[in-house]
Amino acid sequence: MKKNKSFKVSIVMGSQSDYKTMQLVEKTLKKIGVSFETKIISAHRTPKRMYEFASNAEKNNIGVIVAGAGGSAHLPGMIAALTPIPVLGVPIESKKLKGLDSLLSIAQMPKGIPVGTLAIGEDGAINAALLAAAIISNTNSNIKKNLNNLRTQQTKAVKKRPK
Ligand code: RP5
Repeated sequence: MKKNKSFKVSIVMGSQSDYKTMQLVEKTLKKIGVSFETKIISAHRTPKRMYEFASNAEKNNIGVIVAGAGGSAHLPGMIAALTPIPVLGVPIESKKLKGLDSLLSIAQMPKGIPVGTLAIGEDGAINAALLAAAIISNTNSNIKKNLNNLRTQQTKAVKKRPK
């Protein structure tokens, strides 16, 4: 693969209501200098939009897709079924089951079509961005440097003793 090729990350979510969580993906990618786009795509409410997006993702220079969904969260798996691009799923914290439904829907993909599953909610959104950046950094040395700097800062910020 070519070094320093500028793949972008595509952030998608099932509903406007997911944006409160998914904006943390944007915020984290911005810190690392990764290019991204953000869209609302619902597997059940906008299936045609989902099909168009996923089937054209490769030719649109997308390197990783981060998909957030809540409840019966089939969006990441459906997208993964339509594209060979790696898909990372963020289980959104649902009202009734606190996101356990979302987590199990995303994590329990039957063999053959994988979705990388992160933690429920905000931690998952931030980690999805960090993991997406790590994947992009395999072909982009600037991103690798930025990601390493962020980790070094994080390590330095941990105090030796509690106050
Ligand atoms: C899913 O249904 C979305 O990902 C969202 O988490 C959940 C609830 O959607 P709204 O009813 O808030 O639009 O498709």
